Amino acid sequence: MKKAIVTGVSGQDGAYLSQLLLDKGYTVFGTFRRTSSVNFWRIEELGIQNHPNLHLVEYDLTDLGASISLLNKCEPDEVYNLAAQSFVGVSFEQPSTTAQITGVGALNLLEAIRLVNTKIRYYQASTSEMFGKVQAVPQKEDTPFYPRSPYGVAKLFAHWMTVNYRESYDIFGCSGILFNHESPLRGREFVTRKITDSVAKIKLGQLDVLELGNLNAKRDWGFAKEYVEGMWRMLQANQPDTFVLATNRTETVRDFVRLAFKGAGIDVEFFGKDENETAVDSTTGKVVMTINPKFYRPAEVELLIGDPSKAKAVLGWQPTTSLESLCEMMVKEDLRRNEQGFSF
Ligand code: NDP
Ligand code: GDR
Repeated sequence: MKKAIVTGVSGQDGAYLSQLLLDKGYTVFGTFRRTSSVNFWRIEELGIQNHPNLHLVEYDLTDLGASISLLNKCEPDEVYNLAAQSFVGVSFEQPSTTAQITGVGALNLLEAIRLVNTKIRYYQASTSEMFGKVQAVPQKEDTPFYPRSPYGVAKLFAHWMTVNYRESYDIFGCSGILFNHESPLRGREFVTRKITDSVAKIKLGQLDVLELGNLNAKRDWGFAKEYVEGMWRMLQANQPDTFVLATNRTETVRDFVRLAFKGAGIDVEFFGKDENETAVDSTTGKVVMTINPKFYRPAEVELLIGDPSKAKAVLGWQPTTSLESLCEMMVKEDLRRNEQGFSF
C-alpha cells in the first residue's frame, strides 16, 4: 500500500486529491496548520473525514525542521505540495508572508526530501499565474513566464526550485502548471464561487446585489476533480517533468456572471462601462450586479488559455466537464446550501 502526504488537506484540491488517493488504496497523511478553529468542511462534504486510511497531521510548511520531521514520521512514497497562500488579491497586501508560504515553503519540502530520502516523489502545485502578462497564446510548457503578482512570483520560485532539485539531485519532482480549476468546494473569495454563491442568495432573496471588480479578465476554467487526477498521473509517469493542465477554452468573468444567473433561471443584460457597468435582471428590471473598484488588482492577468496537449500525449489526461456544466453544478450546490441556511 502506497503512502502519500497531501499538504493543504483543508483546501479545495487537497480534499479532492485525498479522496482520489484513498479510493486508490493509499494511506494519506493530510496536513493542516494549527489555527484557533480548524475547518474541515470540504473533507466532511466528501465524506472522507473519518476514513481509516486518512491521517490528519498538524504541519506548517514555513518550518524546515517540521518538514524534515514530517517526512521521517510518515515515510511517504509521494508528496503532493498543495498548501499555499493561494489568493492572488491577498498576495498584494501580504507579499512577504506569501513569499514565505508559497515560495520558501516548497523549498523546505524539497530540502527535506534531499536530506531524508531522495526516492520520495514530489508534486509542486504550479500555476498559470506564472505566465501573467501575455507573451504568447495558448500558453504551454515552454511559453516564457512573466508573473504579475507577488503570488505569481513566489510560485515561479517554487517551480524553478522543483526543476533545479530534479536536475541537481535526481529527485522525481514534477511541476503541474494548472490553469484555474473550480468546484462547489472552491473558496468563496475566488471569483467563480463568489459569483455562484451570490447568485444563489439573490435567487433566494437573501442578497440584493453582487459586487465585482474587473469583468474583462479572461480565464481558462476547468473542474478541480479532474485536475487532481492529472496531479496523480504526473507522479506515476516514467520521468519527472513539467505539465500544463487546462481546457484550452477561455471566457471573461462577465461570461461567467451571465452563465451563473442563467443557471439560477435569471436572464441578465449588461449596461454601462468600466466602473459604471451593471447587470440587470431582464424580467424584473432590478440591478443585480455592480462594480466595486476595491476588487481591482494593482496589476492584472488579462488573458489565460492553456494548451494541455503534452498532458494528453504523455499522461493520457484530458478534461471533460464543460464550463456550462461546471457553473450549473456550482449554482445548484450553492442554492441547496443557502436554502438549508449554511454556506462555507
Ligand atoms: P486553497 O486555498 O483552497 O487551499 C490552500 C491550502 O493551503 C489550505 O488547506 C490552507 O490551509 C493551506 N495553507 C495555507 N498556508 C499554509 C501554511 N503556512 N502551512 C500549511 N498549510 C497552509 O487552494 P486550492 O486547493 O485551490 O489550490 C491548491 C494549490 O494549487 C495551491 O498551492 C494553489 O496555489 C495551487 N493552484 C490552484 C489553482 C486553482 O485554480 N485552484 C490553479 C493553480 C495552482 P487553511 O485551510 O488553514 O488556510
Ligand atoms: P485568480 O482567481 O486570480 O485567477 O487565481 P480569482 O478567482 O481570484 O480571479 C479571477 C479573475 O477574476 C477577477 N475578478 C475578481 N476576483 C475575485 N477574487 N473577486 C472579485 O470580486 C473579482 N472581480 C473580478 C480577478 O481580477 C481575476 O482577473 C486563482 C487562484 O486559485 C490561484 O491560486 C491560482 O494559481 C490561479 O487561479 C490559477
